[in-house]
Amino acid sequence: PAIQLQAQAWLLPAFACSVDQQLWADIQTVIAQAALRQMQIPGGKTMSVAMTNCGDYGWVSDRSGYRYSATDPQTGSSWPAIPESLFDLAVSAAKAAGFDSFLPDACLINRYLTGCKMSLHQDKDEQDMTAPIVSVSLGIDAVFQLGGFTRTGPKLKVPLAHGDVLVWGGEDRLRYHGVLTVKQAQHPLVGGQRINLTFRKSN
Ligand code: MD3
Ligand code: FE
Repeated sequence: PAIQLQAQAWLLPAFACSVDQQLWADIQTVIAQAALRQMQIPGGKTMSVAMTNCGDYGWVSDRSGYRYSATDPQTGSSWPAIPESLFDLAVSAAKAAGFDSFLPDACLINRYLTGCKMSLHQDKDEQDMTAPIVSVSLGIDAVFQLGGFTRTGPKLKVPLAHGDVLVWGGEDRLRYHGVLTVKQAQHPLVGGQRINLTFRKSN
């Protein structure tokens, strides 16, 4: 049963659980081809979350800024294709939330070890702001923080567990959001880490 968090924000609890072994196997194949790495942000700090991508485009950051790139700056090669298991899951989750024609061209893979967090931010690097964003949580739990359209103001804390899927559309795409520091834990399939997949139409 979908839980409505906002006008156009949906939580699909455990939506990915039935395919988790195939997803995890395919994620590990992607990571073997495009390594997880901690990116720098403008200003020079290094993110605690390690990232890689699959798809036609990948989100990258360095001291000069954020952008979508068709190639992995670390190797100069194209990103691996989005594995069928990941693509099908993203499309079906979007459909379940009422977005019938979502064709993601980018999948960002975020890896949180114990102590990692993602500071409050907006996602506004995509060309097509009418497409939804689909996010899949795997592994150990985290608390997601959902705010408004400015950095200040009240924030909703949403616990995210293995297999949970979030779908964001329309105006709610521009809400500030982040992930609180991840606590040490173990997951039977994924181990002592949290993996988040974020599917987008970037171009
Ligand atoms: C709300 N990732 O990669 S996913 C990100 O869990 C990101 O790794 C977090 O924020 C993570 O940019 C949160 C849930 C999510 C994704 C996109 C959103 C929430 C969102 C876009 C708009 C509003
Ligand atoms: Fe984000």
